[in-house]
Amino acid sequence: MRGAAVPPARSRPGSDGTVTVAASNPRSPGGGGGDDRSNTAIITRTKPRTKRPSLYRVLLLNDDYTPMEFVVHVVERFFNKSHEDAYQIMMHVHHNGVGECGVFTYEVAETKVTQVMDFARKHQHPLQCVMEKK
Ligand code: TYC
Repeated sequence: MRGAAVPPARSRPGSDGTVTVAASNPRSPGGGGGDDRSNTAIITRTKPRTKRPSLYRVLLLNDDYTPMEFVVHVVERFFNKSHEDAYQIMMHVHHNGVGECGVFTYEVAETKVTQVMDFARKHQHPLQCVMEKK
């Protein structure tokens, strides 16, 4: 059977940004039953369809044991914050239980979390770092 489940759309967008169109074939004027082997064309989209990536917050969690100076150092080192900003973030976490160190794409956020967790573990502090989708 020919084209059973496909609607006879004249223009159909593809997932790859191409559009398949039915072009008129002078040898088979409407009505069906004619030769349709050459009446399609691929039109490639010239303007790229860009999608903005999902963003993720990287958060530090408070605990009772990690020294304040260590947290400040972590925020400076892995989130490229000034000493003053890092101190403010650390104090925010200390008082509120959780605080944002930065917002990144998935892979970058994942890398930050791993770097912080590895660094905390190496220094035997229980500091926790997590990511959450915005
Ligand atoms: N609450 C810790 C203390 O009093 C300091 C601290 C701040 C720990 C932020 C973790 O993410 C944190 N030593």
